[in-house]
Amino acid sequence: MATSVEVQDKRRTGTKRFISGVIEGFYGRPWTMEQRTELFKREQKWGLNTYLYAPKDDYKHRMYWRDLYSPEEAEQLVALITAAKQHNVDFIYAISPGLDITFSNRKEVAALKRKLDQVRDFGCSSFSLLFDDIETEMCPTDEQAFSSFAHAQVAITNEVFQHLGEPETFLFCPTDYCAAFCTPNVSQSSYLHTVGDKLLPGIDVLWTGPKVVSHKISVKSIEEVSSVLKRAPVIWDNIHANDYDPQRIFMGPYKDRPTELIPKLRGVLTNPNCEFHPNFVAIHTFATWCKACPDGSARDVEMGDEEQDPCYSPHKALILALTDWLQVFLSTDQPTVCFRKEPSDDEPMQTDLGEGSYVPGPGENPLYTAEPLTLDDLKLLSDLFYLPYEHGFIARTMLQELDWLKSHSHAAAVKTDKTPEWYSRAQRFDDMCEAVAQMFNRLSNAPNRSILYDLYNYICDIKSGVTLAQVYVKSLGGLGKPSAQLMGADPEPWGFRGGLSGEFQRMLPGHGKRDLFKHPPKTAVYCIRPYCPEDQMEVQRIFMEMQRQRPSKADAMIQPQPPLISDMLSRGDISPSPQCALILEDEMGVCGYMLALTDAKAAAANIQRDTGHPGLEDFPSLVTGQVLPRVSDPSPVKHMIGQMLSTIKSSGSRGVFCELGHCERRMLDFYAKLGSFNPIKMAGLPHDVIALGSSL
Ligand code: GDL
Repeated sequence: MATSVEVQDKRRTGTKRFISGVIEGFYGRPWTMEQRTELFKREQKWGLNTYLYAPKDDYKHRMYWRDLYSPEEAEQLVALITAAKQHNVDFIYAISPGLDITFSNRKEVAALKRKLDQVRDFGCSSFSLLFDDIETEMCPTDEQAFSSFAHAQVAITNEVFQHLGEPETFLFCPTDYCAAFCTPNVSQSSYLHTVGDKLLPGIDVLWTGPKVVSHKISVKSIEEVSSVLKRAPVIWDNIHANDYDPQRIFMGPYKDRPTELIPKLRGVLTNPNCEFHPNFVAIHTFATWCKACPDGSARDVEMGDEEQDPCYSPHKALILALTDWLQVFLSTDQPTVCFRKEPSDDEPMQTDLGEGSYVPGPGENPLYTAEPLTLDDLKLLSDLFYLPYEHGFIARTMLQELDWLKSHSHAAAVKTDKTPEWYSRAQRFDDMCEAVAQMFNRLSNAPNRSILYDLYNYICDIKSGVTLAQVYVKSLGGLGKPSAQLMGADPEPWGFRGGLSGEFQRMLPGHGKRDLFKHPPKTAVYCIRPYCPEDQMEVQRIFMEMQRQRPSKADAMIQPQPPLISDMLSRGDISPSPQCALILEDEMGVCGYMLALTDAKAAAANIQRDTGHPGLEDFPSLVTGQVLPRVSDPSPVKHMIGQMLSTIKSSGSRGVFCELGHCERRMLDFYAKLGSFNPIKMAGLPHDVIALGSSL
């Protein structure tokens, strides 16, 4: 099957050039006319030949598709179409009537033709009908007129195509535009089969790959869909699209599409980030990919890993793009502003400033000079905002390091053989965080303000996120006070990120799943957060439940036992020290807690314990905690204890102890696993309770 399609394709694509370029097909604010003109210039320079006009939220492209353009709008579109021609870019005008069109109504068909005729009169000769992201049900009138939705769409598309004189380029976007949307699958989709059988052969079909945002697009998957569509598709590539998540932007290289695909496709159009300027990398690397196999000659290389692609290296393409982009960053887009130059020996300071500019006198503050942005800054930027299914190398390293530092935080609190490694890795992590802050500073001083403004929210967000992590690691190492932002009961708004959407996400079970950060699969997701007064009831409930599980002690009934400081803390009879109360939550709610006193002497005196006992001298702090039996994973408990020990250590304490009943096997086990707690002597304990101590 695939072979006959290939033969057919070669016949067709032999005369037609490979379509390559950009779709403005995202939701949100459309690009400006100036940006589009700049795009055409870049496309021409980089060897791309097509621009598909399809801004989802442009009124007259979709919602008010029937409305003709006003004279002012017409003037702008004419200018745009002319600019595209001047740069040898094929301007394809797309319209999306699918929200409310009645296919069987002749007036509707006439309205569509009228609109496209108007655009043809503007000088446009390539067109596209889009039926993506619409209801798949037909209205009752259309149900009577057509045997299926596909038949309705194909009928109107064929008619419009012929009405426009069978343009050389005419694209159709199906409603089932990716494999994930096909029922039951691509090869058995009756929708796609109808499109393949009935759509006129001169019309090309858009396809986003296995998914809306396809991680990889394989040759096999394209052969499969081509055989159903009876033509090679034009890929609508959403790999750099970011309209679905306001916190993401993608500046990694075009990748995971083997260049072996090129001869099997009619073309590829990329639908990138909503922000125009940050698309430099997306489009530049995509253009490099398109050039990888210009003659379309097939190679007999088996490709599994795209990094092995002999014709295209995403890494090299990225460096090429970033090197060119750096020049754009460093060139000013503010014609009226003079930029300060670095003072040099043979040039008096600030000679480029206009008359009357302030020149500092001796002993006064020198004028602020911005450090120039570097290629390394841009590499870091790209790594932090890489691709939807992959973080860049530095971002991955930072996540891995933070994860390691967190899970080994007890090595920072108490001396173990891992302690030197912990501190050296914490320093490296700190350096990486510092590099992000420096990149932010240099970017925000770059002369090209338009690029900066497009990036600003994203770089601000990542800088804040990284700074929080940096402060957290410092506090784990006792190198700074536990951050008020992280632990305080009343954090600033930036200490609690993500707004309402963030709150919803944190409440969902899948939130802790980090699909980009390769990690051994976890069976449950836990959250450790600071204790707040409303947690008291839950803490007591867990304490009581765990008490009940202790075997009843007959002798305790006969002989009253001395009280435990730990029990008093858990019951709420005494309050933990500031920053010394943590809550553990899982999907079902609160499932554990950890409380501490940085100085337990006052509490010990209250219950008439010997406060001069050497045990209390060497181990003045106390920690206590419980977790419900459903928490089978020891790591969250380990994290809580590690975090608590760091806080206690930074209070200046020399040691910490805990009081545990012989029967509390699980908690004994948790402490034993840390390796730093050993049995110690402590005055005034019941005979079935032991104390474990750890020096800090
Ligand atoms: C889509 C939309 C597109 C949007 C993209 C990414 C197609 C065919 N349509 O489904 O407009 O930008 O997802 O969110 O991709």
